[in-house]
Amino acid sequence: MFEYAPAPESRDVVDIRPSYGLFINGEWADALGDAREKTINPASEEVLAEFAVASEADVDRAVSAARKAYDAVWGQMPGRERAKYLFRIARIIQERARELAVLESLDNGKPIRESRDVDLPLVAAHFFYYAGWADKLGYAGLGADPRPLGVAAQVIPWNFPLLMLAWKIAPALACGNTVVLKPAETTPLTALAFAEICRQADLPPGVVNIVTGAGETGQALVNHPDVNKVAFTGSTEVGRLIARSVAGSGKKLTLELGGKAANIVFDDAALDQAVEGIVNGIFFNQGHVCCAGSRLLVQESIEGELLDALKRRLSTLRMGDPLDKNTDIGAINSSAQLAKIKELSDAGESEGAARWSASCPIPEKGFWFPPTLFTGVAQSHRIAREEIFGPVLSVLTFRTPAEAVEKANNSPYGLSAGVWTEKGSRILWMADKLRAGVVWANTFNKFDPTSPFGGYKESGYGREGGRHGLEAYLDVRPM
Ligand code: TXE
Repeated sequence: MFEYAPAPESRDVVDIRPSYGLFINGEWADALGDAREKTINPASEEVLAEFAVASEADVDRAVSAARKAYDAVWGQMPGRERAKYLFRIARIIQERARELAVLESLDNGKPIRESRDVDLPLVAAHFFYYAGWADKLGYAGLGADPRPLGVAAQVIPWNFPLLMLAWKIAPALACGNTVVLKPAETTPLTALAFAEICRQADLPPGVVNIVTGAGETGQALVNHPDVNKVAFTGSTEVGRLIARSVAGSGKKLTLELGGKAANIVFDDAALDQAVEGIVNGIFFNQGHVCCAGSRLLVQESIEGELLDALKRRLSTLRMGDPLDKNTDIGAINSSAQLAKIKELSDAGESEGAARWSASCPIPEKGFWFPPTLFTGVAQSHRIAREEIFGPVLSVLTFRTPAEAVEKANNSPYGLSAGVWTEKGSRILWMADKLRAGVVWANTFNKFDPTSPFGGYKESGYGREGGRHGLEAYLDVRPM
């Protein structure tokens, strides 16, 4: 354990209301029913706020507000005018970045260093990037005059609450669609803060609507008959349900689901750099990352050396208060997610893999799991096949590049992969053979709004980000 002086970020920069309604047609509205839920700080289990649970009738109000705004205002507005609103939103996010980062860390449990240095800059960058497209859609490769789809229903998860909102809302609005978005039930606060930002930016009422609630609210939203587009990020299980319910409805669908990425380290890799990449790959955001490098494939000849270096590095990670600027590993987002991580880790042991955890003191309150790795993992083990979505790394070995490819591709998922080698030709060969939507070389978890992101196989379909991200929100129309 490292001794260090805590450097707490101030909680006072956020103003959390005790209770939130729904954001419909540019106004805060009470839900029609009485159902309410609470969101808690996963690092302390303290209740942060109460929020409304939107019923089918509430979802209907939100969708009709979005429809009216689409027909009367947003769908008719020239792209250069829409761009002004998006630039304004991007600038407000930058101005309020500190407050939003603290709010995100409180509601999600992620370290402030990550919400401040990764999430918030990327959120603003997404709005800036798609603002730039709003008046250039004729150059998106979808014909000279592509058209928006109409009303987009968007359901997002809890691992990057505001960033997933930005990935969904920025391209949708740039293309001229209006939106009803449902944040995850454990992390609604930054989406609700975003509703205020829409008001601050004078966004026309109804262009963005936020409905809160759990799976039933999400289901009512994606099944609403007046929705033209469904965009979902979350579990493969729910993605399948949504694909089935949307099938045949004429709604356009994009799904961004789970992953089980291989981070592949060859014997000629720069080891120190690879160790940092492995740590960033799986322990960033407590491993709550769909593209996390949760399987380490290490070339057999360097396994011992790499694992020694990795364990040394993991022993220096600091787990604790997400608002402490020194914290590397924050809290697990919910007790349900913690139970899943524990269950899969126990399965790893009972199936014969060897478990090693960094010895971090575990705070008394909240949901915590120390950085953990498993060695002696076989491809058939559950911890090599199922998404754990936590700070748990499964280590496998390989001898040849062909074996590395075979093992990396032996997964129901295909979202991302990483390759560590000094040989450029090998990087190109591996990138060609790996069945993954993104292949990183000598880096991991690098995101940029200009790059399309999305997966093969059970990781979903469609791309978010970059020019390709526009395709999800436009109909082709040649002139
Ligand atoms: O996901 P859900 P959960 C994976 C990860 C995690 C597991 C379970 O492995 O351990 O999924 O997480 C809404 N119709 N990922 O249970 O349920 C829900 O309210 C419409 C990977 O949190 O998929 C929330 O807003 N919507 C993933 C969102 O779907 C429904 C990120 C995600 O919740 C719904 C999150 C329904 N029937 C979890 N049921 C990634 N790809 O990054 C739930 N929802």
